[in-house]
Amino acid sequence: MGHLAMSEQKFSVEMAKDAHGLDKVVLNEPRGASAQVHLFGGQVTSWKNERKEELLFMSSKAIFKPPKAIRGGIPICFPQFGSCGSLEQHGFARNRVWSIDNNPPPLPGSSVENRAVLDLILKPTEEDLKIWPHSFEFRLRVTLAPGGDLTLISRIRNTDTKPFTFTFAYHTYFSVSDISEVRVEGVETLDYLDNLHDKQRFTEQGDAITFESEVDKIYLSTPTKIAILDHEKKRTYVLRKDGLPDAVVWNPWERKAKSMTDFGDDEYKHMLCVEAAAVEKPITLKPGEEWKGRQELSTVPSSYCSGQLDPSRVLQG
Ligand code: TA6
Repeated sequence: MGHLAMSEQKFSVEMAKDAHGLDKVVLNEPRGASAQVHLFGGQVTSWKNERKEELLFMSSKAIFKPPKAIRGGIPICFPQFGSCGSLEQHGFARNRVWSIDNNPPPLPGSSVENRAVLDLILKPTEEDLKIWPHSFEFRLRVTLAPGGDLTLISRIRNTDTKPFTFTFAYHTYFSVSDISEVRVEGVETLDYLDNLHDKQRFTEQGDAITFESEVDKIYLSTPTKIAILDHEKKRTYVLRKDGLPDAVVWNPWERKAKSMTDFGDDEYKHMLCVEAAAVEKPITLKPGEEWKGRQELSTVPSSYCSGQLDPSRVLQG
């Protein structure tokens, strides 16, 4: 791309191989922002701004060897968020190789003009149907807009003859300078289920969330906008979501970081998961029905967010 003058840079969507030989797709937009998506997991594994800064966290110890999920980027948790019953933790969508969807059905409200667009599809294998006996088509559209906003739209259709129920999350790993100088706005005063206390229900206190120890909370029925403020970088991530009422906030902190082989002992200092999710109220689809869940990620200078994401005000936003 270096040989093209800025004005000549275009949108592009290119197949490539990563250093481990895994297939990935690289999306570029004219001002220099980019994203990459591994077909394994249908997982966004990089999102860079115009200055080529990596905005998503990827563990230096991530294992790029299927079926182990890649530790970082935006793993997709389907057909289950969390671990219950016979399915593995967070379901199996992130452990499967997805295919390019060359002929996606129209997606109202999602323009393909003036942006880089990738459509992927996942259908269950015979093996999958043994562990989760429901036929589905899961279409994922990843778009990179001018200036670098990143949108993921999931469409899950029940192609079976009986209803099925699922939970879902975009398990987004944000890169942060120093977790002790990060604030989350938009979930104040909300109820949450605390994974560190047997999923008991609590109510969050009234001010922005900060981090001094392990946090693993499922905030319920949150506003559509949540902000993650990185003080040192003077950068705010804004997560907008639709069809995903809940939001999971997770930092493993020191002890749990040490217990994960695909995660560096100190890496908890430089990441925060804020995950658009549907957990409290599982989604049930009748045969032929389709569910859509969307998240849009953008960055703004931090001054944008001081107090502007007050939940009472965001709902008017
Ligand atoms: O999203 C938070 C969480 O459910 C945590 O409880 C922790 O288990 C994290 O997901 C990572 O899960 P994974 O299966 O990717 O190691």
